[in-house]
Amino acid sequence: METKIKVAIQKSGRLSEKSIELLNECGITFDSGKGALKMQSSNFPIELLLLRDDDIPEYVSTGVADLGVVGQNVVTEKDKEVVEVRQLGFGKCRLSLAVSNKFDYKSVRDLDGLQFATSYPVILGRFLDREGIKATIHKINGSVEIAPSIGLADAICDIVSTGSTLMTNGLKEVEPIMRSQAVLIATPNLADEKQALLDKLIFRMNAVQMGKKSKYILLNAPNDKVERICEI
Ligand code: PRT
Ligand code: ZN
Repeated sequence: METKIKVAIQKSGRLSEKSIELLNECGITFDSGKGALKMQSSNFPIELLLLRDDDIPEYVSTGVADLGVVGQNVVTEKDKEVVEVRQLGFGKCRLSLAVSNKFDYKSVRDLDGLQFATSYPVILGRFLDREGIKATIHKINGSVEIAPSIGLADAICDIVSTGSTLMTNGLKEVEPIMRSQAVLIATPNLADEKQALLDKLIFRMNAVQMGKKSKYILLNAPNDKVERICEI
């Protein structure tokens, strides 16, 4: 049977479309329609597994999937044994600490003794340890930004992109603690045949990236001006 590389991507969410787009740009098209949990391609030996993003590091570390596309924030939080192959340039965001607008925040020392709500207890815990701050962490799985207004916490640690969700909830960003973007991860010790497929994928991704950096320009110009035009 032909060896296929299994790639775990987010089923539905911020990274889903871009993950498929990235593979399409590499010339790989998929046969299954919307709603499928697995997708096959007829022009590359690949199988897509569509999953919750939180599960992707574990699937990749155990080898159920060979590769995964997921946010660095999730990879760091889950702390599984995976190889980060490359950054993918989309899904850019930061993980930040935020407090109420009314909080007179001057430095990290002001975080001492606070109650935090977050979906990222591992990353937050490491940050607080590094800074020598003692605080309580409540793990919640969503709508973290409302925690301070309902009295569940004094501060939050959550993903920020434009900052508009914080603003809407009367919060201000006080410490960015991690920058993140989507990354391609791989299971450690890929079998040779699968490594060869990964190399092929990386080659195509590099070509796509190079193509994005350069522009294809078609123009009529006198021969004696070509050198001058190239200088521009
Ligand atoms: O269902 P599943 O578990 O798969 O998805 P999910 O709901 O856990 O994740 P999803 O789709 O929201 O995000 C997937 C990944 O996208 C994250 O892990 C990040 O790596 C990346 N990403 C990029 C973001 C954002 N930008 C983002 N803005 N993830 C979340 N947000 C949320 C944030 O949680 C907050 O509620 O957007 C809000 C803040 O946005 P701004 O623009 O108002 O600051
Ligand atoms: Zn998730």
